[in-house]
Amino acid sequence: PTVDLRGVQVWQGLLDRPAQDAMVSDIRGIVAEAPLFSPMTPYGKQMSVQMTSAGRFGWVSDRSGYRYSENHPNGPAWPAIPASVLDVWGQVSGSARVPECCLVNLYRETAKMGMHQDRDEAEFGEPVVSVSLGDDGLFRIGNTTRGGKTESIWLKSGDVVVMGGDARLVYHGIDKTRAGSSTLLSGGGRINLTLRVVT
Ligand code: MD3
Ligand code: FE
Repeated sequence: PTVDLRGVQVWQGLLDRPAQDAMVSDIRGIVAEAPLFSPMTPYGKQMSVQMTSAGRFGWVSDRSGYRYSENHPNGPAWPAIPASVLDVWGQVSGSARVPECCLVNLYRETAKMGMHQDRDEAEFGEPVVSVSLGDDGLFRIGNTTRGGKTESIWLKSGDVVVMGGDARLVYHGIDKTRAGSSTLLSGGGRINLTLRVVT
């Protein structure tokens, strides 16, 4: 990794522009089969980030809570995780397993994601791998309990982040994105992919 922030490993510029373009094309295929949606939180508030998933499991949220589901809210199974994305997992995860969920998060202009832990998975020994595409995003990491000092880093298009070991359960979020900082996505915005073992 080029940066290590509290055990969170950042591989800056791991994907070059052609690799990013190929991945965006694969993501368009996912979105064509499994349309983006704005999840409703259990508190009844709409999230500002739009989402969809690939893989055996996708992440859904509605009035009955957050959970992994084998089906898109419209009913069908999720599309397969593209080889381009599985490749990145193979390069950086150090895991012997295959990811079961590729969550696709789309941040348009003012979207953000509040500080949270990822703890809906069964194996905290397995890492989470994230790929940033498009506009820069201000990523903030905290501690394994809520509150305390935090550190921030701008994630750029082509950066890959690995959260394993003690970093797996740290609070983290995206405070904002820098609109217009990248030409990768035709409509602008930031896409983040997160790869996880769920079961
Ligand atoms: C640190 N996504 O989908 S990715 C999420 O950019 C999520 O869309 C953010 O947090 C995004 O849950 C941040 C980086 C990330 C992902 C998972 C983590 C950092 C993490 C799990 C544990 C610790
Ligand atoms: Fe998260």
